[in-house]
Amino acid sequence: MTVGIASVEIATGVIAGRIAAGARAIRWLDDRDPRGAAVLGAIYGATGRAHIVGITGPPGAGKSTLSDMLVAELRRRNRRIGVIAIDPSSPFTGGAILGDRVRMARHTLDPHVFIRSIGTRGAAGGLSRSTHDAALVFDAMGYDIVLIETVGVGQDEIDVVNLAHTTIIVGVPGLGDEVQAVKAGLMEAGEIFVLNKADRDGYEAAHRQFGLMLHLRANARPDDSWAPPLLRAVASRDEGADVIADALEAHLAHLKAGDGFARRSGRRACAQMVNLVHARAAAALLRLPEATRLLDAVSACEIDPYSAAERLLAGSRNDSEGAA
Ligand SMILES: Nc1nc2c(ncn2[C@@H]2O[C@H](COP(=O)(O)OP(=O)(O)O)[C@@H](O)[C@H]2O)c(=O)[nH]1
Ligand SMILES: [Mg+2]
Repeated sequence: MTVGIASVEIATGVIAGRIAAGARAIRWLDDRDPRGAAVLGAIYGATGRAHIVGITGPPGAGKSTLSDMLVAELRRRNRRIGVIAIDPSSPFTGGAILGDRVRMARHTLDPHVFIRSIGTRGAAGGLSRSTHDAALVFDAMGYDIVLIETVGVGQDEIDVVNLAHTTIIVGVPGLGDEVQAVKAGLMEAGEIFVLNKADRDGYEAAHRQFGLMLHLRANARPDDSWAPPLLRAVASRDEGADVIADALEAHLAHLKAGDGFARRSGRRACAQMVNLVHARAAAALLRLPEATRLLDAVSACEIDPYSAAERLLAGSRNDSEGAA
């Protein structure tokens, strides 16, 4: 009962745009507290307006520096911005996080900028789920833009591409084969390409390589109605934010001119439901007494895991047919 009342109170606060309520909702969701799901259900009708922007690229490319200058530029354009920084819990990357906080410090006193870190915590699919949930909370709070900055390693990049309406891919000169450094899948997925550290040697060569890749991509996809721009930035000197902000606005207008915006939001919601069903269904199956018996048999090598999985699934199918 109190759970319900607390959730309603927090949901009301989220929709009113209150920071404390938003922070509480995100924490509940991150902790898998059932009150989090109750809040999401209550605020869902207030979502669907925010422009969700992913920013990804290799570690050290300048994503945090770039996000910081982009937030400043978007504030000049009077947008309210939520930033989700995907925080690896690993001590090896802990230093970078401190750096991110310092870089974002100039926005901490701005009530129209809300910055949250999301822990990666390891679990497969967990990151995309928490990030998605947090983006919904920001959306319901009334932020115009939700900027999601990835760590730039592994699956989190792909997850962010799947979450966002617009993905910014950040590349830098001087990584040897620059384009190799940006994974092929991301080269396919990005809508805005930014070559940062344009003050560095090798910028021209990197620009040619990225340009060639984009040319090949355009040839391979003649039906694409959006031509991804290749933009120049020196984030450490606040150069390039205006053209990136222009490109974001142009891509949003492009999505809204057709059904692209709604389609991407819908795709994200479907992926989230599939995620939840996967997680819940597997957990429910593995709680069955039959699962414990089969796991024991598998660990004793009395039955192979494939047959055991098949038997568990077949058993649950029979049960649900019997119940129907
Ligand atoms: N020379 C140069 N350094 C930059 C530029 N942008 C960022 N940096 C530096 O690159 C380092 C990594 O930046 P950071 O934003 O933490 O990268 P992230 O790991 O992609 O978030 C920092 O020392 C920045 O000051 C740039 O345009 N030019
Ligand atoms: Mg960073």
